[in-house]
Amino acid sequence: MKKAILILIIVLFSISLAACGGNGNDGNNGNDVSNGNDGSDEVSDEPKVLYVYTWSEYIDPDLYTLFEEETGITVIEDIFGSNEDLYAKLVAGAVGYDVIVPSDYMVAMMVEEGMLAKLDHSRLDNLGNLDPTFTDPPFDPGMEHCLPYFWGTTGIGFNWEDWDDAPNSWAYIFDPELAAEFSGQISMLDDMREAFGSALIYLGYRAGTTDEAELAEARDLIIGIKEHLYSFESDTYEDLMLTGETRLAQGWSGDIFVAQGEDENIDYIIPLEGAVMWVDNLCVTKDAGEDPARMDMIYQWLDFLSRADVAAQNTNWVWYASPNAAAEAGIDPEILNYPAIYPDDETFARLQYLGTVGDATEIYSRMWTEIKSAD
Ligand code: N2P
Repeated sequence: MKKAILILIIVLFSISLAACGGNGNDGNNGNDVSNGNDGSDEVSDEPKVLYVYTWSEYIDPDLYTLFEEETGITVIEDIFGSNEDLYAKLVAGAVGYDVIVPSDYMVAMMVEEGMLAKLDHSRLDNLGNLDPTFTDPPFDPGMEHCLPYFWGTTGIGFNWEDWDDAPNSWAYIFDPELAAEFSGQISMLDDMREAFGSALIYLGYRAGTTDEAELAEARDLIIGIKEHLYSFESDTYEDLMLTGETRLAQGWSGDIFVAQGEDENIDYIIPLEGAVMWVDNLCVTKDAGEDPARMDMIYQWLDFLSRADVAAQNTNWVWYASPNAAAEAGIDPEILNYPAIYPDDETFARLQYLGTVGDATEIYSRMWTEIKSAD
C-alpha cells in the first residue's frame, strides 16, 4: 500500500465528512440477544457467548471454531444487510450485541450519537500489527472506539461469458438502453447509500452529495432502470451470479471474488467513472461497554482478529483487503497483487468515501422509499 495514496484516501474521507446528525430512521422492533451475563466476578459454569452483528459471509467460519478452542468462548453471529439496517436495529433498542461492524460514515454517526463504547488500548496486544494508515481514521480519531476490519470497493460483478471486453462503465447498469440487454438479470445492492453512491458517481456528482436536485436525478436514474433489475439484494447476490440468474451486479469486491473461486468466468471491475470505497470496523456497543464480563470476551475477540496469522487466514477466505500490515506475509500473493482488491494509484484516484450526510439522510430515506415503491 503506497503511503501517498493512503493519505489521499484519508483526505478524501475528511472532505466528504459532513456534519453528523440524526437520520430520523424509524427502525424496526427492538431485539434482545442478551447473553444473561450479569457482569459479576463470580465463577460461573455458564457457557461464555459473544454476540456479533455483522455482514454476511464476512469471516472465515473456521475462525469461530479456532477462537472457541483457544478461549472457550462461543461466537454467535447475526447478519445485517446495510449500515442503515444495523443502525435502525440498535436505535430501536436492540441490546445484547457485543461487537458490530459498521462502515466509516456509520461509525462517525454512531460516535456522534454515543452508541459506541470506548476501547482501552492497553488491553489490545496486537494493535501494532495494524497499518498506521488505518489507525487514526477521520471517522474515529485514534481508533478511540473501533478497530479497522476490512476495506474494499463497490463496483460491478460480471460474467466473462457475456463480454469480450470488461463492462468498465456504470452505464451498463444505469443507461436504460444498455441495461435492457440484460433485462431482469441485473442486481443492485439493497443499500440506500450504496445505490445512490454509484448512481451519483455515474452522473458525475459526489457519492455523498447532500444536494436535493442531484439526489432527485440519481433517484430518477435508478427508477428508470428498475424494470431491468432482478432485485435489490445485498446478502446473496453473488449466489444469483453463480446460478446465472443475474449476469451483472452492483456489488462488493470480495463477495464477487469469492464467487469467482467457484466460477472463473465471474469477475469484478471498478468502473472508469469511479467507485465508492469503504472501511468496515469492529466496534463495541454502548451496552456491552458497561459490562466488564462482556468486555473481557470482547477484548479477546478483537485481539484474536488482529493477530497476524488470523487476519491473514481471514483475508484469504473473504478476499477483502486487510488493514493488518503484519498479516501481509500470510496473505495469498494472488490477493495482494490483485489490482481490484489492492488498487493501483490511478484507480485509487477514482475512489471516494460515502461520508456522513447529516440531515440529508432524510432526503435519502424518502427518495429510497420512492425508488422501492416505484412501478
Ligand atoms: C461482505 C460485505 C462487505 C461489506 N459480504 C461492505 N461494507
